[in-house]
Amino acid sequence: MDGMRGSLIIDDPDGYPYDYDEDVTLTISEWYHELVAPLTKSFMNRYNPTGAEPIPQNLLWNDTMNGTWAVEPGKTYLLRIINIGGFVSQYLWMEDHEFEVVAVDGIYVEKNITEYLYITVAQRYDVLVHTKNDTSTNYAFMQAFDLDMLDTQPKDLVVNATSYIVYDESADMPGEYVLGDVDYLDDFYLVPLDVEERLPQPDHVITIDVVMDNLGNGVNYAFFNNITWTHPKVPALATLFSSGDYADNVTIYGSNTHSYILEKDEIVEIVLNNNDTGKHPFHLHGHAFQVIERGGDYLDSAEPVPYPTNGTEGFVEPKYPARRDTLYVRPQSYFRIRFKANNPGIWFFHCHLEWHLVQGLAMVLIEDPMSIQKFQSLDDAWYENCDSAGVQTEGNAAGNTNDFFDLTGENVQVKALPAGFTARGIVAMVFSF
Ligand SMILES: [Cu+2]
Repeated sequence: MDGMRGSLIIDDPDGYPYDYDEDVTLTISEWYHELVAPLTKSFMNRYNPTGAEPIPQNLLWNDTMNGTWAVEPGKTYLLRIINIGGFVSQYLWMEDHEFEVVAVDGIYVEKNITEYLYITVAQRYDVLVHTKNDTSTNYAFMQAFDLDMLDTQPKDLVVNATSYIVYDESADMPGEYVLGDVDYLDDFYLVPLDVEERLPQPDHVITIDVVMDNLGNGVNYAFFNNITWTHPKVPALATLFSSGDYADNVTIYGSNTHSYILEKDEIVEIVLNNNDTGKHPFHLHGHAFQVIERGGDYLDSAEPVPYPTNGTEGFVEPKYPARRDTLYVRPQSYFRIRFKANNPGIWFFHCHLEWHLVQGLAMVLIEDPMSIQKFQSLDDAWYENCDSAGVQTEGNAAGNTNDFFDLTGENVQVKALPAGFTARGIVAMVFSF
């Protein structure tokens, strides 16, 4: 978020399935006037007991403001849009032009035309843009923050930004538009171009509840079930490669890393219940998953609405589910995603809001560990990096190389608050000093 970022485009060796004249990359993001390190200090702090995320000052378009996109008339552009920000989702809109969505997160989809895009951090959208034949006018390219994601709206916050689709440099630039509540494309209904059918019923269901809460130090953390991800003393991959036959025993990866072992080729479904009133874009490494179901917005509900044990009444699972690797869940709602464990590796599943990752909203999927040991390896550079950082590369999560089942000394989360203590209580305590 401090700026060490960019775009990486991987060309399809089989060529792009849709015709276009020229491709252009557009990054969108937000900008903080302060660096992440000091922001994190005040964020992960008992004086911020509600876990209010730091709010950026501005939004960026190709890392600038009021950017220009010089276009030629009568052409089809492939615009690769990447939200490289760390926190706030954005709405995009072009004056008098349309987005023709052709891929999400690297998965080609059947064409969908929309006026508005909603893009969370880490999501990518490929769209075709057809330019006009007339070159007399320039048009606005608007972006706007999803203000629902911000706890407050500080005075210095820029919420709308205008960039320009330029047909004629000497013509006037358009004015600013304000994006209100817009009807954006719902990615749930996107059909992959390869029309891959819905995977069969899962062999392995992982149900996780998203909770934001305070621990005994008064700091606000994020949890899947009761675990806030806490980094192990030994990286999971190093534990795997140093553990021989124990590699498929989840214990060795630590009690606070929220690890699961996935068996080769099993069908895995993650049921995620969001007990929080915010939206969260969840990201899985190693797979583009099928989006089986996503519940509606229950922000106004007195209680969160978890995925019903008997299934959602009247809901029919899509025959050709959308596939992507970053999916938002709505407030106090749920989603279900499915994939086949056919890509051996240790994969993080986490909220892609960087602040929530700092708060521990992550878990680890150890997929087919014996195949990782057999067919993969870590190179010297990997070990050298760990050495330079003083990170141990052998042993279980606690760094124990003799007994892989003895986790004495492992990193664990802060102890819970005494019973009866609430975040509100902490606020009272803090402000009574
Ligand atoms: Cu989150």
